[in-house]
Amino acid sequence: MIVIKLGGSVITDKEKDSHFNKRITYRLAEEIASAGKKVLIVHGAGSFGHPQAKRYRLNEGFVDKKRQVEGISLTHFSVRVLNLKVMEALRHAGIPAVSIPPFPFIDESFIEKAKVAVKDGLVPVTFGDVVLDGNVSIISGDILMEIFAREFEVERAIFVTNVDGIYEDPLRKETLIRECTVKELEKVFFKGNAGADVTSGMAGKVKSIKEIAYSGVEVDVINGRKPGRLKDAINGIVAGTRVRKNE
Ligand code: IP8
Repeated sequence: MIVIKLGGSVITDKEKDSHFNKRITYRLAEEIASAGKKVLIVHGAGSFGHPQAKRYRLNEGFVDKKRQVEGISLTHFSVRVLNLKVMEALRHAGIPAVSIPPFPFIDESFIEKAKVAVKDGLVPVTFGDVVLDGNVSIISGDILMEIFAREFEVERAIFVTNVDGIYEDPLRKETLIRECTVKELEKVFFKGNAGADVTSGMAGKVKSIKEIAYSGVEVDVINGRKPGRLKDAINGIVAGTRVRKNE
């Protein structure tokens, strides 16, 4: 089984509030379908979640509950709108996808629901969202990738992003890491990026990638804007950065 995260930077335009990249998402859905492997799918929130969550400071816990209640409702509504669009793309490609939201919080039943769906031949799809975990917080799709990688028999985790892979220095193209061990990744220092991102951009992603690789699952980071790369990655062809699992 392969777990795939369709990053918010690919399926939405992060510069424009609530802008869905329909053409790219439909193509990615076709690539998943034509690769013909068993998959679990996670997607990010992009411009359907980050600007809203930031506006209401939902990643800081309850700091102004009266005002934040509206922000919780808006953010959750908005990521569900995006989820429906992603579901349409997946279904259009013939993938029997079903949505399993992490709201209002993640507990054992979340995994049970996903397992039941997989057993019956369905493809669970979950997504970054706001959660009420005794307080208010944001659960990133990256954390959901960690959960899926831990709870299922996963052979590879693929992060579909808007860059070619992990760079030692994102400003220098020649520093793209093609393949490394998770230990080698520890030595690389990542700066936070993406101003509107409430879940720390690539730095947060690398943290999750390390967790997944340490748990014994190979991780690929690829550019979803380049046609064919997702299908290649699903088929085991290195198409960006491959982080070897810890053996
Ligand atoms: O885009 C963030 O999920 P991510 C979820 O996977 C929200 O980091 C609501 C901002």
